[in-house]
Amino acid sequence: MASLYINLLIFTILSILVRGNTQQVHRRFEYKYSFKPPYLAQKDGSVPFWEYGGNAIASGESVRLAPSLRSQKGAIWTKQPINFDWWEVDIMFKVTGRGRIGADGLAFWYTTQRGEYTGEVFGSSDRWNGLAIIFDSFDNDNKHNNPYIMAVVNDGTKVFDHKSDGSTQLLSGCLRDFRNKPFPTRARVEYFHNTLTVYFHNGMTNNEADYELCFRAENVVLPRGGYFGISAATGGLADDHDVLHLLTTSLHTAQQGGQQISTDEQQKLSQEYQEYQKKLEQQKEEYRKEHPDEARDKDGELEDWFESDGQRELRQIFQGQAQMHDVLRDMNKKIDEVIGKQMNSLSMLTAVYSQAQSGVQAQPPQAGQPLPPMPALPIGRHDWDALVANNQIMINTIAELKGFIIEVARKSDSLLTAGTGGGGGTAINPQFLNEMRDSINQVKQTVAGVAQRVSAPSPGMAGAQLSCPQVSCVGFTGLLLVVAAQLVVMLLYNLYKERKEAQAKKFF
Ligand SMILES: [Ca+2]
Ligand SMILES: [Ca+2]
Repeated sequence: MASLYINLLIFTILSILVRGNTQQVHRRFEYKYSFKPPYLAQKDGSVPFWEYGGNAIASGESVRLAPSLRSQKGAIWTKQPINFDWWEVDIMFKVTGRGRIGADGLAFWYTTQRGEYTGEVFGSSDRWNGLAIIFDSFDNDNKHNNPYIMAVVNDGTKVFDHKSDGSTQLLSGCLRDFRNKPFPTRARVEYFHNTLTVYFHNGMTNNEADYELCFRAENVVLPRGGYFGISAATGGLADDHDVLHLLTTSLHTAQQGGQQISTDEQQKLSQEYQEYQKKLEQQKEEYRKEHPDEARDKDGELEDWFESDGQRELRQIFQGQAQMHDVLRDMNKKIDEVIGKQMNSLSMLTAVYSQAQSGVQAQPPQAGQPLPPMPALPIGRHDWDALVANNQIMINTIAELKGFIIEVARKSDSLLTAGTGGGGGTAINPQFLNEMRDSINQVKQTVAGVAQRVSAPSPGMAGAQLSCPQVSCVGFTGLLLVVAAQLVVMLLYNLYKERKEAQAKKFF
C-alpha cells in the first residue's frame, strides 16, 4: 500500500514538473528604469528618467557615484516608482583605488522612498523600507571578511550596524572581491515570486556568461511600488565608484503578461521609445558637429595596436585564466542546475501536499503579501521511526552476513589447508562419519538384541518389574531414546558439514 502511494506521489510530481517547465516567464526591458552608455547622460548632464545628487557626476559613459576623495557621497535614483512586481536588475560597475584596501562601498536599493544624498549608509538614508544589496569594501569589524556582498531587508525601523559590517542584520551574502578588476564587475539581482537571487560577475573576464551564484533567499517580502537607486560613499580611505550601466527587466508569468499590456499601451510605449531614440541621434549629430577634431584623434590611436612585453604577459595570463574560468563556470553551472532541480522538486512536493490538503489550485504569490507558512511534508513521526528502525535492522543483518561470510571463508581456508596438508588435522571427512554411522548402527543392533533377550519373560517373575537393587536403574526405552537422539545429532552434523563444504567450494 505504501509503495503504491509513493509511486502515485512521484507520478503527480513529475506531471506537475513537466507542466511547470512549460509555463514561461515573459521578460520586458524597462528603459525607464535603466541607463547605459553611450550618451548615458545628456548634454546638460541629466540622465533621462533618473535623478542624481551628492557628489555623483554623470558622463556619457558612466555615473561616478563617489570619486576617490575622502568622505564623498553620491547616488542616482529612478524618478518614477516601479509599476511591476517582479524584476531583474543588471548592474555593471567598477570600484577602483590605489590602496590595497578601499572604502566604503556601494549599494543598490529598492525602497519605498528615495534616500537622502547625505545619508549614512553607503551614500543613502538609514532606516530604509525595502531592500539594500550592499557591496561593502571596508572591513570595519576586522574579521577579514571584506569586500563582502550582502542583502539587508529593512522595514524602516532598523539602523544599519556599520561596526559589525551588518553581519547581524543581513539576509544573506557572499564573500567576493569586486575591487580593481581588469574588466568591469557585474551583479544581477533577481526578484521573482518572493525569491531573491543575486549573481555576481567577478570581472576577471569580459565573458557575458561568467555570472556565478552569490546567494538565493526565499520568502522575501518587499513592499510594492518602490524606487530603484544606486549609491556609494568613501571614508578615510577612498575608491572611485563608477556604474557603467543599470538595466532593468520586468518579469511576468504567462497569464499576467498577456492580460496586462493592451495593444494601445504597447503602441504608446513603442512610440515613446522611438522618440527617445530620435532625440539621442540628434544629440549624437550635434556632438559630432561640436567636436570635429575627435575623428582626427581616432587616426592617432594606431599606437594602441602595439603592446609592450608587460602588456603581452598580462594578456597571456588573462587568457590562461579565462580558459580555466570557462571550465570552472561549466562545473558551476552544473552544480547550480542540480541545486535548482532540488529546490524545484521540494517546492513541487510542498505544492502537491498543499493542493491535496485544500483541494484548491495554488495561486502565484502577490508582492507585498506574506506567503502562507510552508506545510510539513506528508511523512509522519511514526513513518520516520519505522524508517529508522528498518534501517537499523538492515544494518544489523548486513553485519551478521558479513560475520558469517568471514567465518565461512576462514573455515574453508582451514579445510583447504587440511586437504592439502596430508589429510590429517582436525578436519572430519565424510568417510569417517559414514564409518561412525555404521558403527553406531551396529551398536544399536547389538543393544536391540540385548533388549530382546532382557525383556523375554523369565520364570518366576512374570509381569513383574526388573528389580534393580542398590543402583539407580535406567529404563530400557530411555536408553534407546538416548541412542536414537545421538544418532540423529550425528546425522544432522554430517549433513551440515557437507553443506558447508559445498558453500566453501562456491567461494574458490
Ligand atoms: Ca564596512
Ligand atoms: Ca567585516
